[in-house]
Amino acid sequence: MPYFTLDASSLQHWLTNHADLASRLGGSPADWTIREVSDGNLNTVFLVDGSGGSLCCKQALPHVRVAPDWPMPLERALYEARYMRATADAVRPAAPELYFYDDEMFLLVMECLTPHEVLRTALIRDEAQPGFSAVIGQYVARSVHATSWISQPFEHGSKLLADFAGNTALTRITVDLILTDPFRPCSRNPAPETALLPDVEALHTDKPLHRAVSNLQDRFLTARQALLHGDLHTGSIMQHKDDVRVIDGEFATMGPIGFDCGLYLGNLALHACAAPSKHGLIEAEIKAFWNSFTTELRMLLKTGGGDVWALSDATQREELLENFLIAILQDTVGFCGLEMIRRTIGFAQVADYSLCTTPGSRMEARRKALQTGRLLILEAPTVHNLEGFLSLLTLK
Ligand code: SR1
Ligand code: MG
Repeated sequence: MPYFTLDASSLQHWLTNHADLASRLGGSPADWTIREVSDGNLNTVFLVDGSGGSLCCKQALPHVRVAPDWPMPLERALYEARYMRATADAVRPAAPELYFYDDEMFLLVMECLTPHEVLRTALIRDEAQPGFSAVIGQYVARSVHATSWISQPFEHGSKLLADFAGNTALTRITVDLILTDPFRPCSRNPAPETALLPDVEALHTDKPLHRAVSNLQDRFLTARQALLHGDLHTGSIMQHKDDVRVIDGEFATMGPIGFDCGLYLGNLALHACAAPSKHGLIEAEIKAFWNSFTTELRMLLKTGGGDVWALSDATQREELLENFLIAILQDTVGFCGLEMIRRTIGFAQVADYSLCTTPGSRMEARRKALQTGRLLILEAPTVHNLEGFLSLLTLK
């Protein structure tokens, strides 16, 4: 069927023609309820409920959903489907199950996560159940382990490079919105509040900072360590009690492992800037993430399987692993800083700042995020352990 943009009625019709999916819903199509719940910047999402079950249907639009004059290739849905398939066995149950991908409608049909809530929303409402970061740390460790050159023969990595090489439109978004635009005058950046203007302009002319960002640009585009989610922020995670799921892998690309870690932690740190009274919770989550990520990756990488480290004995492998983790941490710190800055002054800002109830507290929160982000980017190469990272964050 040639592509067209679905609405509730045409989706119902499409589902009736897909017997496997219709039988998951059960009952008669006339009794299905279909709600549009689109929340992210790019796609439309529908939740469909029947008497026997529910489905989540996500369709790519030919443009950015929140900016209709910004064209965007439909193929991004394919990369999300490929990412879900490439990581499903390793991360289960921390991601929804993909039931079907329609490569003409650019439509993913997957497990419906109810009564889950988007983690960012839950955090803003102060309803998130603590402990979610341990699941995310494990998720990142498992997904990158399953796709890295250390654990897999190089043919596996070569196939992943080929399968995701075409995801250039979304990688271009990342290169522009995260790694470049916040540090230059750019019409995509919303105009900052007058009081924040000097801070923003200072970032445009900060040569030492630009040098450090250049290094992170190089890491992002050339360090093809493993398959990344590519957009792992608190809006890409859903939670219901201790059931935590990662969604929205359309930005998937081979890249540096610290990119996924840094984006996630950057969003947590931003939340603490916007809600200083929650610094204790956020610091605990950051520690939980790092401890769970490193514990899981250490365990998984004890045994080999890949062409990288193939010659190492157990002792040497431990040393290699510890150095590998420090290098990931340094990338994490840098990308965390980039995420804090771009979510504060770039195209895609975050709702967490709505927690600031006065213009003054909002300004203070945003300035703190910019200053912390800058410090993290500059000091990333000096960080050798979690304590070093936390001391730069100064969440209190
Ligand atoms: C035009 S897309 C803007 C942002 O939304 C996505 O969720 C990614 O974070 C991207 O940078
Ligand atoms: Mg998204």
